[in-house]
Amino acid sequence: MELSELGLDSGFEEQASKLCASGQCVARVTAVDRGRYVVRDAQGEVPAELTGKFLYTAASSVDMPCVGDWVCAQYHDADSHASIHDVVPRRSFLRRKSPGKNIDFQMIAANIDVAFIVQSCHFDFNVRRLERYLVMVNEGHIEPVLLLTKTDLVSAQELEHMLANIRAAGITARIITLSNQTGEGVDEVMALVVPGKTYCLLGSSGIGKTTLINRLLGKNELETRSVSGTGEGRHTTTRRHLVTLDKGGLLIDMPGMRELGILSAGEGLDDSFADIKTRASRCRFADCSHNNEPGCAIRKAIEAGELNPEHYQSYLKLKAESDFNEMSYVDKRKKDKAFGMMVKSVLKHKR
Ligand SMILES: Nc1nc2c(ncn2[C@@H]2O[C@H](COP(=O)(O)OP(=O)(O)OP(=O)(O)O)[C@@H](O)[C@H]2O)c(=O)[nH]1
Ligand SMILES: [Mg+2]
Ligand SMILES: [Zn+2]
Repeated sequence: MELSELGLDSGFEEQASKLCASGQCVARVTAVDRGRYVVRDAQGEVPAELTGKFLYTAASSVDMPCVGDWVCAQYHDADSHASIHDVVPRRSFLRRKSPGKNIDFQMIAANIDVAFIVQSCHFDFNVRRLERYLVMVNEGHIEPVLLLTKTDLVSAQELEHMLANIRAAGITARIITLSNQTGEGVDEVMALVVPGKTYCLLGSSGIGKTTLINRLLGKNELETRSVSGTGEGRHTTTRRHLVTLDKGGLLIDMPGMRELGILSAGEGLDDSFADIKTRASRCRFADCSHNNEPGCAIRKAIEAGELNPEHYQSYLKLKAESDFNEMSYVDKRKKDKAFGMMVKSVLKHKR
């Protein structure tokens, strides 16, 4: 694959040629997980790490490479891995405020042309949350396109109502409605994807971001959540990853919103899930986990068909997101072990 197909244009090329010392070449960061990277060049992907010098001179966390960055890479040991010396200035970015009191930002992704802000029509739809995403995307100089997924699960009237709500909020961005189930609307997304341009998918967990990417790829390359009755807000995609389409075009898959830290505890949950809160208050035990305790009002309501199990799962999922934001660094760290395994599989398959 040519570097131009990976998104390198003359502007980036010129900046990279100024920045990269001899022995270094430009490569694109395709995956990141705290401190560990995967970079891609014309030959393929390899694991990479930052040089000590880079770490020493980086002034703040926004200087750290993120998915989509162009970097000066030096390849070692028969090109089996690389070290990252520098980051080419970003043209656009997605960032979030770091947890804590300090006004510090974390980079989520860089050099993105279009952000698909994704919401599911089914229990995920929330205009205020759309607005927050739009703020973030606009701030990063990225063009937004709204995608409403799972249209197969709502009526035409419900869908019309959601579209009207978006327009009533003064949102003028392009909207595509689609179903990964029926395929309706997927071609419209495909038509927007242009070779050499970079796209990312933003939104909550479980709304079909990865399913859509697999559809666009034409194969089940990335893991999606299996359809199941249980589950407790598990996030299927756990790290950001840039993949390439056959027809050209680069897509960054992202984990659900907890990673973005947009949802703070309680916010949005109380509004959208008032019915669940009310029911839970009727459980026999105040700390009921709604798993197997006697006298559980939530399970009773689901069994009686009064509470939609998907609605309840959607609640659990969002709750897990907001809880994650309260989690300690050590706990978050434990969730990262899987990354090492991915790096190994990249080594095995891609080169
Ligand atoms: N009915 C219906 N189900 C869908 C649609 N799109 C995705 N799904 C299902 O929704 C579930 C979640 O899909 P994913 O693609 O894993 O969701 P995601 O947004 O990538 O979730 P995270 O990786 O956790 O952020 C899967 O069981 C999909 O089969 C759709 O358009 N209609
Ligand atoms: Mg996913
Ligand atoms: Zn209960």
